[in-house]
Amino acid sequence: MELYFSPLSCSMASRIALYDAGATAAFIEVDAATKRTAAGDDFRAINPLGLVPTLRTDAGELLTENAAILQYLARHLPAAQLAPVDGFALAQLQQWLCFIGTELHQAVFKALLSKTAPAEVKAYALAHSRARLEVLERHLADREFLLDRFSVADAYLVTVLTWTAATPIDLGDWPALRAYVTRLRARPSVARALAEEVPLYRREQAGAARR
Ligand SMILES: N[C@@H](CCC(=O)N[C@@H](CS)C(=O)NCC(=O)O)C(=O)O
Repeated sequence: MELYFSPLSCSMASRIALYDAGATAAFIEVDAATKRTAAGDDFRAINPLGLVPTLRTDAGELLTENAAILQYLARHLPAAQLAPVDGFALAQLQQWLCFIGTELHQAVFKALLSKTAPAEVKAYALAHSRARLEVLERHLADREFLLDRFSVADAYLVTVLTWTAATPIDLGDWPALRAYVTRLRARPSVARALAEEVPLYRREQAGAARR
């Protein structure tokens, strides 16, 4: 299995899921700015939108979209129980994956982290963040994870909440969320993914500053 990733981006959720299952993959780094892999290949020839994560399965099939990849990994590694297999619990997992992907990642963080979004767009995204973070704050006030146990939705959520450090969002306003992030970061799979991706991110940023 090959996972195309960029450091600290949403693709980190797949790395966390793999590590949590005691698995790994061939991780192929994509420079977020140049869309080139470390080997110099043009990533847009693999994914025309240039978006990570992109997964190549052992059978050579390409899969895009974080929610689909995370569910594929959970099904591929069933012993790790990273997702419910059926019933309402599976629907709840999908609810959270959709919520994180659309209401947080795309609606809030895409604008807040953008280098080109106008100030009005960032202000709009920031204003909309509060109601969405409040949903999470209430849900996590008395729970360890989004579902009854750690799942790929937690891998995605802790990845996205890590980005708050680069935005005006102050997790101090959301004590349950802050405690959740602290708890999740102590999980070995999350700690390992961060320990590996933070230096890669810094190197990527230094490269971008030199160009
Ligand atoms: N709809 C895609 C969005 C993925 C996405 O936004 N990936 C970001 C990293 S978090 C990316 O590759 N951005 C590069 C770009 O926009 O050029 C998914 O859910 O997988």
